Amino acid sequence: MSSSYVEDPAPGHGSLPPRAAFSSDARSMSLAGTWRFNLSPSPEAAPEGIARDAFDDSTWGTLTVPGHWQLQGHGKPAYTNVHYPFPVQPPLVPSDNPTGDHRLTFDLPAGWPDEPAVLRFDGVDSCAKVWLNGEELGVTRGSRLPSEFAVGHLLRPRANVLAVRVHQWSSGSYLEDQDMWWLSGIFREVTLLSRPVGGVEDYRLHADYDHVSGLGTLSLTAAEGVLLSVPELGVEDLPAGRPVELAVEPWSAESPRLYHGEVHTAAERVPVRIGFRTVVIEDGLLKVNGRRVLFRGVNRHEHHPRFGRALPREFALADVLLMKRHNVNAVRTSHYPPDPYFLQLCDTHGLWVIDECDLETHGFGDLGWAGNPSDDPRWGEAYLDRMRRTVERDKNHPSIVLWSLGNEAHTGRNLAATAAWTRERDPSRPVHYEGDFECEYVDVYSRMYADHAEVDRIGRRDDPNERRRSLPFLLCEFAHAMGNGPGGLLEYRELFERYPHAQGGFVWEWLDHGLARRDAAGREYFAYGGDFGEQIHDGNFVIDGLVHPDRTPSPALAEFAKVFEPVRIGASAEGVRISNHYDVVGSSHLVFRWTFEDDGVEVAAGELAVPEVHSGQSRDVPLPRLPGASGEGVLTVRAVLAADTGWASPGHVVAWGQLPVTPAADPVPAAVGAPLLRERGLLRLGPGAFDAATGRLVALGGHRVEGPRLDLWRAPTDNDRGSDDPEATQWRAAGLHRLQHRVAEVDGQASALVVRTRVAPPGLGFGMLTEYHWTADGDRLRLRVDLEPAGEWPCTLPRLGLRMAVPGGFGGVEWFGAGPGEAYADSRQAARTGRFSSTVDALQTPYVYPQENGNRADARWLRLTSAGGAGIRIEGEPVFDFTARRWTSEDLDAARHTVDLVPGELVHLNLDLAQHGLGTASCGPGVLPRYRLHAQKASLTLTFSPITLEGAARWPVRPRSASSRTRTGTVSGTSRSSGSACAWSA
Ligand code: IPT
Repeated sequence: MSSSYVEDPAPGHGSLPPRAAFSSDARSMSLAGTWRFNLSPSPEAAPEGIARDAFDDSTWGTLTVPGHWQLQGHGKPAYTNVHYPFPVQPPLVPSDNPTGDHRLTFDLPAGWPDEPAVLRFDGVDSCAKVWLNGEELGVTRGSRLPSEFAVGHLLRPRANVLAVRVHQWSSGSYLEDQDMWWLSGIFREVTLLSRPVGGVEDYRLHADYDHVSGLGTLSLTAAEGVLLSVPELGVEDLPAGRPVELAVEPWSAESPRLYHGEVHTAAERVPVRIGFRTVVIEDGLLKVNGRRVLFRGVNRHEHHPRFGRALPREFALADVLLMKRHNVNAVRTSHYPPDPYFLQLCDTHGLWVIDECDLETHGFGDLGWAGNPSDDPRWGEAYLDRMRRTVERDKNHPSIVLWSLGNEAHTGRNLAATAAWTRERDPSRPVHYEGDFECEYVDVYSRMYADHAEVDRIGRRDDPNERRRSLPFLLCEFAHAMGNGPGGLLEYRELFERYPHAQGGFVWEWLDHGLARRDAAGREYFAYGGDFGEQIHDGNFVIDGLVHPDRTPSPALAEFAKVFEPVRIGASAEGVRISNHYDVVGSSHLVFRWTFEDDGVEVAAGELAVPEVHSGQSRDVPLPRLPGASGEGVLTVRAVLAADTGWASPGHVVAWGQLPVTPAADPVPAAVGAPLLRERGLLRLGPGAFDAATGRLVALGGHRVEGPRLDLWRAPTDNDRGSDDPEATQWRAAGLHRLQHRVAEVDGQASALVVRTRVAPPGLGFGMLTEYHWTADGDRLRLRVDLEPAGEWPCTLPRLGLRMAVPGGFGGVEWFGAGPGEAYADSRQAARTGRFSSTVDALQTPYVYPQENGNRADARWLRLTSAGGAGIRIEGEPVFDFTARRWTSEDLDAARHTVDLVPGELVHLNLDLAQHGLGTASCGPGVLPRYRLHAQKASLTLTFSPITLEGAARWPVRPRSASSRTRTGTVSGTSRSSGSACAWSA
């Protein structure tokens, strides 16, 4: 059998013209299940005659279809972002081209009609030849697109033999260089569909909405004899080509009103769901139903840690529910049309969708785009074919508001021709493609990873290109969510709100594409590029999502939900200000609940009466009657769903804000007065015992500790390791990971201990003069650390604070501060002020590639206790940040997978003044200037106390003074805290 079709740049052949994806009352049969499977190293090595009935496949293995063979024990997954994993010689592919033969023998179910039938493949990666009962049907290409073959004449009641030969590489691979795992096989549904004579071949629903008249216009495009009925609208048997005007409720992502109907003939009935909406570009704005929309979007790949892109339906639903619950309102289907079921969910639950064609030729960028298919006429038909199959399949989804030609394929005539075809075929949706930088053939200006300053320029229409200046702008990718980050999301939102035509963006990306594996001890972890022995790969660049591979939300998703909350709640002169940031709906679906906390303890709660606030408007309502507070009094107002929405239950929190009502009490009076006592090699001060030679605290109460010392290091994040001049590289060059502590003086005074040190890296001349100033009373030990840089510090600092270690038994954690999740200077909107309890283990964020994580901000106090209740308490003056881990920063730095982190004997604490921000330098801008941490003169004061069992009952008693104290750093949920600088007393 010749395999020359594999390298043909033309589209596949033998299939039927593309049409809308739909199911009907016609019979159908899923062919999903266990198939026979055999993998050969090349097309030539593949067995002869697999299409024949008599072919003996009894020696073959089996494979679950849909599925990828690499995830079922045949061959291995491989990850590259940009590079092709084979020599670039288009359209030729390696002769070592793994070829998977699939065979299925099936009977027709009883009563299967003797009528035409179609065999549909929803996705085969990358190219397949298909035979039924010995007859060749054709060749598929376009992995994430459907192919249908007419098979009615070939079917028999029993023992039909379907044979599919799938090649890992084909000419199509050149067009499918998306940043994801290379995974092959029949990975989406295979269905046999009876096609009744006189049935519905294809149809197009037009459901426009005129926001001025409030009328919808409904019409059908279909073959003669096909009718549309929508009983709810009184539409009965509407023939094609006869528009009707009707009073309707429009569809939007916020109010996804669908009308149920039927497209039908005498022979077939197709259930349809109609959403009325009109997308236009007007006055440089993209509007739906007359209103500017703001995309608070994500890029979504289809991925599952065990099934790859063969994503079971429940995970598509899980994605949509998680998105809706985290205030995501838009999805770009990067970088291919998703399984059609996902779009049904977007229609149902309400998400704006950019539906993107299965196209990316990024690897040609490495060749300066020489030979790029986008401008090579040999590939013209393939480009058009892919876009046609995208648009025809998905044209009836109200959720789709833009078509996208593909991703990272540079520019060229084939893209321009594809855009022209698309616009003509469907004038009702604008065309998107980021690679058309001059905007010659697209309808919106799209960029990826533009930094804040550039978005600001675009917002100001400061652009020499007149065409670009006139278009709506969106960021098809931004806020690269790799590892710990993104930082700077809030500042993007501010730009989207400042400039009407800056219509939001799509975070890169939704999900970490980790693959589940187990280590020798049987512990599960997630693998990334290089873990399968790939020769070339891009490591953990595939781990860059807002949710972890198992779909647990990462802290970044909480941040997204808070930053893009559609209602904003804050303080006003009148009391509480409620601002509606929805594009369309009012606030009547929400209930406003408040709680009042005194030093983090709830003392009152109620419901706030809020009259309806319309989209784009604000209203002030008076504060509820609040009781007095003996400590820090904080009012929290939450906007929660009043009723079930289908994507969340009543009570789900959509938005929240905090208002500081009563300032914090004065700090605990300084612990002073206890005398310094000397004892063989030790100095004793209050509850503390110090090494007399080094001045380091070695015990607190009865607990052995490794006392606090200056520490600047953090295990670099992916963002620290990103950019051309990575921060992490500069930090390492500056030796910040191996500082030495030279003790200059241990100065024991009558009732104080002063330890003077110089902390500096080996081989370099700069350092940090660090003075530890200890005092105590009977129970508490107070430390003031004064820092002063000496010499020229060459780079920013990862952190500025102390590290210490306490017994491993102190695994319970409680604090009053920001929480419950991790927070960093430029990613801390999701953290609210409150009292939180957790465990050391639960404070860790299990980033697939281990790195700095778990920082809790603005702690007023922190307690670490054992199950028995003994432990330590640390108080800030006024606040500090902390992490608590069962391993050191160095261990975290050295780890490559989560299973490399092995709990040790101690709990390691970082107690910080500040950390450097996160930024998004792994792909995009670094840390904004205001969140960068520099060496500077500073001081940090903390009070340490041992907790004994009877002592535990004595806390927290803090006398309250009449004088109020202004805290550094605001605690309001709506205004930004002053970031890394907030905890400084410089
Ligand atoms: C951009 C790609 O479009 C996307 O698929 C992904 O690879 C992302 O980068 C990084 O994770 S392209 C890049 C040149 C900005």
